[in-house]
Amino acid sequence: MEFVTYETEGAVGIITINRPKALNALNSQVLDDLNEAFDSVDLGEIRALILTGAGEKSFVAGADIGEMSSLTKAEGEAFGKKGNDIFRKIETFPIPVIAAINGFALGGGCEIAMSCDIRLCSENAVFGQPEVGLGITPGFGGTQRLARIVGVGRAKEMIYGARNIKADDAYRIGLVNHVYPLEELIPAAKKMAAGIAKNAPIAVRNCKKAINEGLQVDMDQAIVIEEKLFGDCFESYDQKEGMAAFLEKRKVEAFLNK
Ligand code: DAK
Repeated sequence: MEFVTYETEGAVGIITINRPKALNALNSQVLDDLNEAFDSVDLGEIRALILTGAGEKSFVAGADIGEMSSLTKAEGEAFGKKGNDIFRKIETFPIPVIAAINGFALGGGCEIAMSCDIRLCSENAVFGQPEVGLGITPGFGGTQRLARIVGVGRAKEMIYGARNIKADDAYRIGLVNHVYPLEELIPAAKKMAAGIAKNAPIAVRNCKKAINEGLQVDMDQAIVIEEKLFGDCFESYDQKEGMAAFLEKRKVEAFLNK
């Protein structure tokens, strides 16, 4: 992979977009590399992922404007599909993905962060959807995910005005869960990921599915989705071990993802 690195620490995987000269902007190669990185995650071993950007200035400064500027309609559609496919892969990935946002998260950068389950950022982070200033709409789900995360009014204000916001405002409106000094961001993300990785993997996976899929339908259907995923945990080794540990007043020995 030319622009993406993947490393693991115990049950936590760290995917880093590594194109700092262009502030980690997403060109076709970065999108292909991201796809390959997610495909290479060993779901038998890894229980939570962190997605971050290389350097101290930028998470992802958007889709690559240079590459996009000369696209034909057909090429634009293909580029959009490539991006949307990988963003949906992240959103529906069977284990939680934490975005550790270390600077600019603009356009496609804000959108890829919103495809992750949880967003943590550094104090120098800047968020925005500047697309209307470039003559386009957000194309990697920004009009949809931002409104769902921060509410319609705030999303419209940011998108129509191409208005960037800083970390403290992103925290205030619920776009990020926590803000850290830059040097504390990755340690905090690792700590959160390790905390998730300790829990029963099938249950965590089913929670992600229940929350994501339940949000797309009405409450009657959503509750049925939850019921099925709840039921799916039973008869698993991890359900038996988790409940036995409680009843026997001991710690869980290990969740085995089965
Ligand atoms: N694309 C390409 N290169 C970029 C870039 C980007 N988005 N952002 C930064 N760079 C490059 C700069 O060109 C510069 O390269 P050199 O000139 O050194 O070769 C290098 O990174 C450093 O950037 P600056 O010199 O500009 O650094 P500053 O600190 O002065 O400014 C900045 C940082 C983040 C404020 C500034 O670089 C900036 O405004 N960047 C653009 C941010 C932006 O507008 N991003 C949104 C892009 S639009 C679609 C799907 C998705 C999308 C569209 C369509 N379809 C469905 C088809 C998504 C669109 C977007 O994301």
